[in-house]
Amino acid sequence: MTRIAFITGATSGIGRATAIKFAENGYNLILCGRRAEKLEELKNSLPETVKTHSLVFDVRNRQEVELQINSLPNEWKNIDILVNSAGNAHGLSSIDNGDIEDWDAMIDGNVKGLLYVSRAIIPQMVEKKKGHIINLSSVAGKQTYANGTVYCASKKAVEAISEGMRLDLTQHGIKITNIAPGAVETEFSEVRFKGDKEKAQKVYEGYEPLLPQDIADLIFYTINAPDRVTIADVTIYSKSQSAPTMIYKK
Ligand code: 8X3
Repeated sequence: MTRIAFITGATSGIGRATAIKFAENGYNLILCGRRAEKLEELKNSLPETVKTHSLVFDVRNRQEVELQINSLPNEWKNIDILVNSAGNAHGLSSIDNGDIEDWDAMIDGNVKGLLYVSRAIIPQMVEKKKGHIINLSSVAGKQTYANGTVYCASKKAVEAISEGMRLDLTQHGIKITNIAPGAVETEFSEVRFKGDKEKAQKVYEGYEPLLPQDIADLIFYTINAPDRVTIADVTIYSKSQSAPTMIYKK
């Protein structure tokens, strides 16, 4: 039977690349994002044979998340794979100067949003005794860097949630994969620098950064490993990066 994947943050970056990879390989997709027109555009770019269902919501809005997931049509209720890809970095500043709205956005989206979505989907996986959840963490969740305290904290929370999910859900046959990428060329830096394209571009200059499709390929590998295998935790860097703030640039 065709497997159903639920992807948050599907409108851009890793989420979008994952949707494309899954679509090319015949998965049915529930595509979630805040921007309806971007979801529509993605949908139209996928092969016609792929069945998709779009959900427009912000993961930070608990009521919306619950309402939309709970009212999925029956044919879309059996979710096999959840990819928690929604998340962002807002700002880059020392703790004494941090913008509290940025902090709220990161904690609410990267941590609470991921929890809201997961909580709404996991019970049906428990019932079926089957499922696979992929949480997008970051190397920022492995090692804190200056000026990134709250973003790093939010990703450390994702690491803890992945570990906890694995502890609680392994008995129900559910696999948890935590993926921690280094720098990936996406809208990430543009969001972090609040639309400053030049500053964002600099992050990816002088070396070959990871591309979103590299992460999508990795995710695809993890969901197609033999049933006996759980890829629990993967850190992925570009060839030029050795630590969150160490990138060898020419
Ligand atoms: C993205 C990677 O190193 O910019 O999460 O925080 S990093």
